[in-house]
Order: sequence, then structure tokens, then C-alpha cells
Amino acid sequence: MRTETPVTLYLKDYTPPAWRVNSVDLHVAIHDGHAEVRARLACTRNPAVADAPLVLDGEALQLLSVTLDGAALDATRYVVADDRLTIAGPLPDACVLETVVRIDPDRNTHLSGLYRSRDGYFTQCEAEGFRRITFFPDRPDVMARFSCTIEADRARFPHLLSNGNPVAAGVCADDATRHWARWDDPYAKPCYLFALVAAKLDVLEDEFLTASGHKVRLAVYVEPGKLDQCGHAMAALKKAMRWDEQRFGLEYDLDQYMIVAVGDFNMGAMENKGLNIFNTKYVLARPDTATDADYQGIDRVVAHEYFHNWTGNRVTCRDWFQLSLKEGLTVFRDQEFGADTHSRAVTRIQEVRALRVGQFPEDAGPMAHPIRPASYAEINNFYTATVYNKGAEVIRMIHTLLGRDGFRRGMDLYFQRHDGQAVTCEDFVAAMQDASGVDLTQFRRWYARAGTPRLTASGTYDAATKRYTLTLTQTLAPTAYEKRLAESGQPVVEGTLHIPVALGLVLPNGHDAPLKLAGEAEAAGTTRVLSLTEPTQTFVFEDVPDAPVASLLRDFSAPVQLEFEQTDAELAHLMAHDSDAFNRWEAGQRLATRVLLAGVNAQQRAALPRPPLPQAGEGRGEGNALGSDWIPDAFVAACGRVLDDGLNGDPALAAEALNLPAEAVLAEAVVAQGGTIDPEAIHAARVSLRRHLAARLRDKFETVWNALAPSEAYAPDGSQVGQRALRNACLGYLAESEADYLKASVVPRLTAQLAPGGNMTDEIAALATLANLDLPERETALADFYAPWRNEALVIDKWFSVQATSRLPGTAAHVRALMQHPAFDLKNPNRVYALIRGFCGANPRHFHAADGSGYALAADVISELQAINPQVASRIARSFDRWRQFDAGRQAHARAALERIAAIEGLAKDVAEVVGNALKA
Ligand code: B3K
Ligand code: ZN
Repeated sequence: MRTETPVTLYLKDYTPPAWRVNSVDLHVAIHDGHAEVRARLACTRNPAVADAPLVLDGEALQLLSVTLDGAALDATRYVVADDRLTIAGPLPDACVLETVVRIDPDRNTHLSGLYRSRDGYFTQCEAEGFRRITFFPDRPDVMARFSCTIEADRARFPHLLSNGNPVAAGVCADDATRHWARWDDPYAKPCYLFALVAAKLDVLEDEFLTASGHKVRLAVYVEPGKLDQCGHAMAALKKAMRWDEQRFGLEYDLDQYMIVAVGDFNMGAMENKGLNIFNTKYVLARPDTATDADYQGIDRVVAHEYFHNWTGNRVTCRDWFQLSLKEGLTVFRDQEFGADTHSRAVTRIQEVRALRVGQFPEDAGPMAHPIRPASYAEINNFYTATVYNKGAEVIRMIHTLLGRDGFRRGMDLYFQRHDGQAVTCEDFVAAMQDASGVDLTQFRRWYARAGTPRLTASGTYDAATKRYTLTLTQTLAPTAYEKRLAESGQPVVEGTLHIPVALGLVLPNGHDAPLKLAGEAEAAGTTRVLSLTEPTQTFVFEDVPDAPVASLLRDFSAPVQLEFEQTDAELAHLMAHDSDAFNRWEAGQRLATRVLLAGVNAQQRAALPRPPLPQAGEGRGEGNALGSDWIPDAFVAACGRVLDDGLNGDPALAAEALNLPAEAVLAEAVVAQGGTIDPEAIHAARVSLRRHLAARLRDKFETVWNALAPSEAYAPDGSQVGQRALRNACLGYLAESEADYLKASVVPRLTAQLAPGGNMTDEIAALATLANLDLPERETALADFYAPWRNEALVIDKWFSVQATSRLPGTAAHVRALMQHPAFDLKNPNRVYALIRGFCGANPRHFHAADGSGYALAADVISELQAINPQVASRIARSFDRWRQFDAGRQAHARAALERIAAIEGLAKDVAEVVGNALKA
């Protein structure tokens, strides 16, 4: 086996391509056991780069022939080495190169390039998969016109699809069992947007009339028999198409838009021009198979891939360092779509929660990088929360600074300037600046600096002058990224950031004060966006009638960690009165975090024994080892008010407010205070707080649960979704009750919710709750759930997940046992994500078990998986990111696990980069 040594690539080394490919004509013949790919490339020399050889990328290809301008090329004229085909010697400035290669899609377990899945053949080319199909300059700044002929068995693969428009099709002249279809894409595109499908599928068709009157055929292709599960995806597509016309004036540009769902797929979906390929998870949904969250995920991912048609495809990236140019912007667009079509506040809360769980720890860990990294070894490792989610936050800050109209003018200018080009993040920011007149020079540092900035605030009110003085300070400590840069002699970007801080001042009467900055003639608005551009700045507000409570970072106006001393009473005031719904929620989270950290300290100070193993039949997964004297009554009362508000106001917001900060977020809060993560103490504190609330607020939980009983047939619409979320949150709390009540009153409800005929949202909420309970009903429920759903892969994924994330002791061993279950398959990414990532990523207490059992499990899986599917293995390896934040014993186990992986001969470079960084940081 070849050892893949990670080679680091640098942004500074970018050079334009020496050769361009104007057009590529592909002929892909799929046979049993292999495929043959003929590629005819019309190439022209870039006059700016004289004498360079023609170099094409190629990986796992067997070269059968090469011709240049119609003549077979002498073997002395080309070299195939190091995943490249190099044509040397004198070449004309324009030439046609034709290659024939043989590939093996049936054995392509990487799921990159052309591969086999259940119902046929599918492709995934981003980032560097096209080189696994044919020899090509596989870089996004080479944009070519593609045509593609696909040939395959007629009966087994009736649908032959590629990008663009179908131009011809027929039965093969020499073999009537085979057929072919030819596609032509009129838009030049980078090869990462190429796609083909040859499969047996069912199709749902529809039409969309664009604003300018162009009729588009819409098609969703799914595995045979699943047509009743694609209506929601189709509706989402039409909604997204209309929204992009209305909000950004962007119309679709081809005669057809196709979505193909496939069960074996490394990520969520892929925006190939005119032929999106989707993970089934983001297409298939029926009330009895998909949860509210699944429906929402479908809305968002369908919209995201559709939006890429402009932000990514029409204007693409010059190189992969610019990935956030398309991803950050497209995530921002899908977030805005979500906000405009669902609840803006709930959408924002969920985004920020995801940022805190996924991106802040990344910024603090060994893989830290800015949204535009200056170097990488394996680009697939940089499809990260930072590039995507922090990237979207950076776009959102531009939106905040420019305002909605200014941002729209910037987008218009961006397309006017760059349609059909491969560009950089600078080009985007320049368009925004030029269209709005807002100076974004300093703002651009957000693209180059890693880490989560700390924003420290302090405020004072002077009753005599009626002035409120706010001082803001920003700091940004170096991360592992700067260390890596320095080691490789790269310049480190320094300097303060331009941080938009949206603020309001909430008066004792609950109203917002009109905001008048010193020097201004009159007040303007009650929410203002302050530009923090210095290390420290002071802002003075005049005519503030009474001592206010400052509401900072409204709508989370910047991705920073806020440090602002506010009393419990001040936070409670914001929870009750802040006009900014996000900050009402945020105040609750800050209060909850404070309480929970006190719980963690109480546990550690008292050096209490760890929660004992469950008593047989006690029901709950563990004893309540922690008292409750650290839980203030005011917090319980605030949660009670949240429940009242949920009943009378917005249940979705109430459900969000009752969702205590995740264990991973609490772990980061411990680290921010200079502590060592104690996953047992964090878990115990969180569970204890839930139990305390369950006991103290039982009547309210019961009242809300009863009041929200469904009265109409299931629909994944906003109001029902909010009601189900709150009702299931209440039931989840009630399930924290003591054994008698639990068994007599809660378990029967959980079991009833699992009865056939219900919806998957309620079912999975009940199953996940039962999976935490050590009761006979748990096993019965799991078995009863499995049997009828055994052929519905996405539902079985949920069955694996709820077990992987269980609180119960012995979960690591149980996960190992589940890996032997006939339905588990290491080759299927969804299954691996459900069971293994569920355990490693969403069950911190068991993954970080003191005995190292969680780490050993992960190392075993990664070792085996890295040879099968390096991208998926690498994602699992990221579970180790925070290993140095734990105690010495856990660190020793983690190091051993990481070193065991690093020592694998021929370790895939994806995993080598992640594990290498983890060990050296
Ligand atoms: N652009 C793809 C991601 C491709 C990931 C390659 N490892 C999906 C998306 O962001 O829309
Ligand atoms: Zn994307």
C-alpha cells in the first residue's frame, strides 16, 4: 500500500492555469465490473504562461490510450506518475487531447468520482473527484463547456442523466440490451460541478415558470417505490426558486432542474449544474418516516443547493482556498430563506446553537482555521463549520453593516462583474464595498484570522446626567492555526477586527430606550449597530431616562464570545422584556450556563462520588448524586414563566428556551474559565437541573403537555412544529421524574406515542427518551420500532442514533455490539454518522469515558474506515479535537488512540492531517 504523506498547499503559491480547456466531450460506457471513459479535451495554452507542459490530474485511472490532434501519442511524449498525466515536448497553442481510461466504480468505496450505489451509478466530484473519472486539470478556475454521452444496460439503468439539456438518446446499434443518452451543458463550468447518473429510479415531475416567463421542468428522482416521499422536496424547490427571484432577482437558467437522491453519499447534497445529487436524508420525507427537523433540513438543503446555481456555479471559486466564497454566502442565503419562510427568531437561535456546538470548539482546537485558510493538506478536511457557518456569519455581518438594500446592490454588482468567472473572496468584498460605499478594508481581516474573538463589555449609568456609558474591548488570542502558520514560515495576520455590535437599552419598565449617541441631534431607533474597530472603544448614550439593562449583540450580530457582567436579575429582565427575541433566549442561556457551571463546581468541590449505577428497576439511568442547593429559585421561576409564555405565545421559542445549553457548550464554558473539562460533572449537573425543574414545575409541564394535544392531522408547518417541540420538551422533562411517577404516568405516554399511526417527530422523541431509561419498556420499544421499519434506511438510522446517544451506562459496549448488527454497514456514511458520530460527537459523557473505552472504539472504527472511505473516517477523527482540555488520565487514553491511528501504514491523508494536527497542537 502506498503511504499518502500529506503535502501542504499554500494560498500564496496560486498561479493561473497554464492550459485552459474550452470544451470537454465525455463518453462514459458503464459495464459490469468496470467503466470506460473517453474524454476529448479542446485545450488552449494560456499565453501568459509560455512553454508549460500540459498536465492533467488523474487518480485510480487505468490509461488505455492517448491521442493528440487525432494521432496516437508516442509513449515517450507522456508520463503518468504521482496522480498526473504530463504531456511534454513541443505543443501547439491549441490542441485536442483524447484519452481513454478504465475505472472501477463497483469498488469505489470512497464515494468520490463515479461509484455504485444500490440502484445504479452516481458521481461526486467536489472537491477533487473528477480526476477519479478521467484525466483533467482538476481545479475550479478551469471552466469548460461539457457534453457527455452515457451508455449502459437498458433494463437495469433506464435513467441516464448528466448536466444541462438532453440532446439525443437511443438504443446502442451493436447491442440492443444497452442504450445511450447525450447531454449538453451550455454553461462553462469547473469539473467539480460535473455529474452523471445511470440508475433505476422513480421520478416526480413538475414545472416552474420563472419571473421572466421561462418554463422549467423540475424532476426529483428517487429509489423505486419512494415517490410518496418526495413531495416535500419538490415543494421546497419551488419555494426556493421563487424566493431567490424575489429577494435577489436571480432566476434559473436551464430548461431542467433535476434532483437525484442516493442512499450512499458522503455529505448532504451536491449542487452539480442542473443535476443535483442528494443524500436521501435531504429528499425523502413522509409524516410517519421523517421528523419536523428532517422536513426543515430538506427545505434548507434543497434551497442551499438551488442557491448555489448563482453563488457557486455561475460565479465560482478561483481555487479551493476560496471555498467560503460560495459556501459562506450560500449558507447565509439558505439561512435567510429559512428566516423568511419560518420563524426568523427560531431560525437564528438554531443557527447560533449550531455555531456554538460545532464552530466555536473548532476555532479553539487543533484544526482551527480562518474562513479562508492560507494552507491545507486535504481540501476535504476544510468543508467545516468554520468555512460554512462562520463563513455565513461573516456574510451576515456585511449584511448588517450595509443594510438590506446595500447588500442587495453589492450582490447585483458581484454578478454584473463576475458572472461566468472563477473569483476570490476579495472580489466579493470589493463588490460589496463598491456598491455601498461602506469601507470594508478592515473588515477583510475576518477572512484571514482564526479563532473566536472575545468581546468584553462594561456599562455604567449616571443618573445625574442621564448618560449610559458602554465600553467595548476586543481580544483575539492566537490559535493552533497561527502556530501552524509560524512553523511553516507563513506571515500571521494581526490587527483588530471590525465588529458590528447591535445593541439596545432596556429600561426598567421593559421598553427600549430611544438611542442617541453623544453629539447626535436626536435619537434614532432603539436598536443601533455600533462599529467596534479599535481594541477598546467607549460609546456614550444620552437622555437615557432610567438605569437600563444593556442588550448586546442583538440577533447575534457577530460571532464572538461576549463577556459582560450582568446580574441574575438583569438577565431575568432581558428574558422577560428584551424586544429582540434572540436576546431573550440568549439571556436565558446565559443564566442557565451560570447555574450549570455552579452545579459543575458544586460537584467537583464536594468531590462527590460519581453517579452510581442504576438500581435495578429504578428506571432512570443513574442516581441523582447531586443535591440542588446550587439551583436558584429565580431560575426555576423564570423557566415557569417560559412555560406560561409558551402556552400563551410562541411555543417554538419556549421550546428553545427550555433546551438547556448542550454538554459540549458547557465544556467550552469551562475551558473559557481556564478549567479542565469534567464530562461526568457536566453531565451530572445538566441532568440534575433537568430533574429539579421536572420536580418543581411538574404541574406546568403537565398543563402545557395537555393543552398542546394535537387537534389536526400532521403537517410540518410552523405552528404545529412549535407545538410539538414544546409538548415533547415537556414530556422529556416529565421523564426526569422520580421512579413512581415515571412508571405510572410518563412511560405509558411514551409508549402510546410510539404506537403505529403516529408521526415520526413524536415517535422519535418518545424513543430517544425511553432510550435513556433503564426499564423493560426500553427494550420492547426498540425492538418494536425496528421490525416494521427495517427496510426504511433513514428510519433505521434514527434507531441507531437514539441508542448511540443514550445516557445509560454501558453505551460504548452497546455501540460495539450494534456494529455487529446485520443492518450496520461501515460502507454507508449515513449509518456511520448515525451510530459512530452519534456516539463520538453527541454523547460526550460516554465518548470521553475515563477508562478510555470511547476513544478506543473511535480509534478502531477510524482505523478500519480510513481505508474504505477516508472522508468519512476523517470526520469521525475530528471527535478528538478537544482531547487536551481533559484531565491527564483521559489525555493519556486519547493520545494512545491518536498515536495508534497515526501509526497505520498507508494512512489516508485526510485522516493523517486531522490526527497529525491533533497530536502536534
Ligand atoms: N458543495 C457540496 C459539498 C461538497 C463536499 C466535498 N467534500 C455541498 C454544499 O455545500 O452544497
Ligand atoms: Zn454549499
